[in-house]
Amino acid sequence: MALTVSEFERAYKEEVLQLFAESWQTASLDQQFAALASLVKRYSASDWSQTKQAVDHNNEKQIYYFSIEFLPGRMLATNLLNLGILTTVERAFKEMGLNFKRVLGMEVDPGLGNGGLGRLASSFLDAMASIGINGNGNGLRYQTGLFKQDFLNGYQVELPDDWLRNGYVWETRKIERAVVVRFGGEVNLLPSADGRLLAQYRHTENVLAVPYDIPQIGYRNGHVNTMRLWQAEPPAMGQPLTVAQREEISAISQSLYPDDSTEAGRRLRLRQEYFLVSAGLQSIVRHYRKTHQDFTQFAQTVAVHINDTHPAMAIPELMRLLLDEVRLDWDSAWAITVQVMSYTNHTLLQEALETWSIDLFAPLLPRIYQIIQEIDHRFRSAYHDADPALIDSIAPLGHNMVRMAYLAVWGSHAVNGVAALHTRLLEESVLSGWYQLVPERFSNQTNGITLRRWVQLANRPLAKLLDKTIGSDWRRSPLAIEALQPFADQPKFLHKLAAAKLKNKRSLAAYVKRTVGLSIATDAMFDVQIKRLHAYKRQLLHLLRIIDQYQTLKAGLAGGPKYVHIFAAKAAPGYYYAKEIIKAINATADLINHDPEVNQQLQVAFLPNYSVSLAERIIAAADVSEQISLAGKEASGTSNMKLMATGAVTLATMDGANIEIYDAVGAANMMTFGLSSEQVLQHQRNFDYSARDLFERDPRIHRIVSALIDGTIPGIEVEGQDIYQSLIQYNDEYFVLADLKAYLDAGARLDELYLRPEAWGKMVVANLAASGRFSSDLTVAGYARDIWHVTPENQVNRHEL
Ligand code: GPQ
Repeated sequence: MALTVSEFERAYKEEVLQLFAESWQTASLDQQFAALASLVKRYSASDWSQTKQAVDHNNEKQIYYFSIEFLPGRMLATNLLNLGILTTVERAFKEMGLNFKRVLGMEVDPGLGNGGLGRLASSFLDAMASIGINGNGNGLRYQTGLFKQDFLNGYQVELPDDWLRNGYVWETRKIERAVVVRFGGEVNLLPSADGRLLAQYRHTENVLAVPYDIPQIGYRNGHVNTMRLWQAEPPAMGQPLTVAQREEISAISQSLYPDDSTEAGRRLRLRQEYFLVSAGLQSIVRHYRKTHQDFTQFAQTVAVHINDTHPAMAIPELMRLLLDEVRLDWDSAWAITVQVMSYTNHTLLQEALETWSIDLFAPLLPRIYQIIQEIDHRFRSAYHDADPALIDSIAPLGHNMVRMAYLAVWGSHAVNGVAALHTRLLEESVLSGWYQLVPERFSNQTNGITLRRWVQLANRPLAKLLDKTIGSDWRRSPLAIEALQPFADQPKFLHKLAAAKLKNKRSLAAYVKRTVGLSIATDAMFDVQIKRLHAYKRQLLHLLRIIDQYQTLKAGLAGGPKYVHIFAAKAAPGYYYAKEIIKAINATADLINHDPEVNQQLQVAFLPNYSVSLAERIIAAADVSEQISLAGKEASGTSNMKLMATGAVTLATMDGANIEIYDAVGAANMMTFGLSSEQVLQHQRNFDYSARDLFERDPRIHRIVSALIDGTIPGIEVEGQDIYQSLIQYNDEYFVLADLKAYLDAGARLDELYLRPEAWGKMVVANLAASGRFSSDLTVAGYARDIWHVTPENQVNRHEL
């Protein structure tokens, strides 16, 4: 949009006055933020309304991205950037003598997600708007997010994440669009006048689903989509409810991932999942009916994407609506459903494939269960001449369970994995039966990231340097950054690149000092591992390398570059082993950071409360990106992409999207090591891996691992023992020791390169130049082409920019 500095200043001052009856000079930082955000929301309002109108008017296809998690991060800077007024507003704030950065810092991170899955969902919403696809998010408005992490004596402490306490400026409550979602009760199928059965419900628990809409502003294209979040409330009318009944209802949108170790917790999760899909689909169907007489156009105008299995009940729920409310026959309803639905799988971990016991499921969702039974029955009859053992092993119902992934594949026209290796392994193992049956449904769509957020906003020094060096095309066309490659040989440019990195390191160092009181050396190599804490991601392997470095220094054998190891990671509250690793890392950090014999050379910082905002601070400052999961376990990873795209060199196993980064940058520009997924599988099949043998035969490994139990690291008597036993006694399920030697060698090779700034700079440039292909704009364009069958309008302007 067109806006001058003085126009903005005037509008802003007026906004502060109107909202708070305060002058702009006396407004608090919170008020400054609220006024600016509210103004931005207003600036996007007419584009938002016009985008919605155009969709209806032109009967355009809409994508609905159903996800139990979203991780949008702060939105103000993104919205300003995407509206094209970021620099104008910055200038105005400067003129007014206000601190723009601090105002941005007042925004809370919405507590709507927990990891890569949720961040990917948000990055796709940003991308859909930015390439001009009508794509909406459908999620839950959790009152409290995962948890706020703090450390007490090195242990993770979980504090409530009360992110909505002061309201959320970007949302609008749409009570007039509320729908009712029904649970429990009885369903009777009664003959009706049209000769078909009519589902009659009795004694159901009715829950009001109230939508809150949030604008998703596209990058300088006038396109504004909607992220819709549902809140569960007691219905205003009907039977009076007891306090306990009302609480049961609000619990549905109370918190993300309630503890599922109890039956009550599992039941609540199931209620959340159904609430999400039923509310979303009811509103989609209702909206469609406003402009259409019959359902012949439905699959041409609606696509529903199932982000992992949590929303897989969208399939039986759409069937229910089409059968019971629209009154289509089964075959027509099924044909429409399959055309509408598509499903992304995000994991190969068996334990993460969702199943629900029928004993829990059927009484809570009687009609949905009936429909799933019919789906299962018809699936089995459709393949009555196929191998019965195969059909039995992949049917939606089996072993007294509803198997969500199988239901999702059967009810969708398209299924995809999130990196090339992941998709191949899905086809060969987890979903191999399905791949035999319906291979044409499978495709790979490698994940992507929002480069606008990670480079343009979170790495301003680099962004500026890119503009000066290759012009600003890269801001709109991600692949344009390839033009940087020739600069790999220009020492002057490499110098500037290193200066930009140093600036980012200084900012991060100031933050570390402020938050955890540690002064980190900014002339050190920043070696970063940031992701959820999970055994398969192997933060433990990284810890063992740190112990090795410590022991080397203590033995007086210095030599390598200075190191600052940076971790950030939350462990799931019930994941005991992951919490022990956190404690072990913190205890090691404590030992090293306080030992004057080593702390000039080596430091370790574990930053609490990993979040999108914290990631923005860390990533820009990283030199090394640790992507060291056991091969075959990480579906894709996305921090690997963010880190390489802002100038870190990757130290990695051949897992997930690391392989595609390797293909993009070439062997010379990335350090890989360790077992391949095939080798891991071989060992697992042959039972020929012995961690104890390695431990006993290799003196270096013996020395490193012994540090866990011999008192070297104070304060981890219990944790050290447990971790030691997981490695030696229980034979190291994640092959940490199997990969340790290769990892140490790879690290040493990286050290040598880091000590040669020009060699290092060359690698950084190669990574930057290759990063464009990991833009989620391109990923989403792939989904649009292969799965949703829509054509991005791509920077078609509704307005003159
Ligand atoms: N992922 Cl199944 C999550 O963050 N949460 C989940 O529940 C599941 C997957 C991640 C996955 O581990 C990463 O490898 C992916 O990069 C990410 O999803 C996005 O696809």
